[in-house]
Amino acid sequence: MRLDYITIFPEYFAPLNASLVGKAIDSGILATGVHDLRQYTHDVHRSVDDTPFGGGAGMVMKPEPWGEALDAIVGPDSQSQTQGERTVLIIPTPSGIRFTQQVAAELADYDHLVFACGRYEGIDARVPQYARTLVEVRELSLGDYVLNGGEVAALAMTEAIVRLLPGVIGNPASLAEESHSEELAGLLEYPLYTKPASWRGMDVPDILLSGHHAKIAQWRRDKAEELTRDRRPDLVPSSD
Ligand code: 6GU
Repeated sequence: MRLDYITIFPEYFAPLNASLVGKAIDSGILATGVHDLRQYTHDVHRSVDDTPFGGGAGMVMKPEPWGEALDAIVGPDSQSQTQGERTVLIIPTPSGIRFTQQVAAELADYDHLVFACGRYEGIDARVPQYARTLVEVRELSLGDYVLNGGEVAALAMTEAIVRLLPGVIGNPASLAEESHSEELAGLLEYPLYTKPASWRGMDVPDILLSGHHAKIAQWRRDKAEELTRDRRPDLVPSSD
């Protein structure tokens, strides 16, 4: 998979070279490119924003640098586009569709993801409209809160997607039973324990030491349900 990021803060993407994502780059599973949006400006001030038509507070990202950046990175003559590859342009925005585990799994099937990271109050609305003439576009939100820009959201989405790629996680079975996985039927993960069996007066539940696999599985399902009812009742399948 190839990942490209368009941003006015390229330094935000230094963590790509660390941890799981960094290992995936080293092992050749991933290739990444970080592009400074200001490369695609032509004025002395390299300006990327302007005041909003219709008035209002804050600034809006101008369409022209974005148009040139998109042409260079996902346009028909782009060097980073390969014939026949599946590409999607992701625009992180608090007004997007919710980014979920399901969306992460869908995106893990693409060949090329490009993240368009906006700042200020947002990007001129003609940019996604133009981008849709070139590639599939998804405007995605992490949740109901506002970040200063798309960079941190792009990194969060990257981590969620990359860990699903074959060969990135050492033991693929560890993907199966975690929170939001299909295995747990969309429930939160049950509590986990390791040695010692007794620590600071707190004991690991006896059932987990019993070696009784069916009872352990039942206990874990019960705990996952209990935890989900408590913390995320919205995730519990309704009984009707
Ligand atoms: Cl994806 N972007 C921004 N800027 N803020 C957000 C977000 C995304 N998701 C939640 N808040």
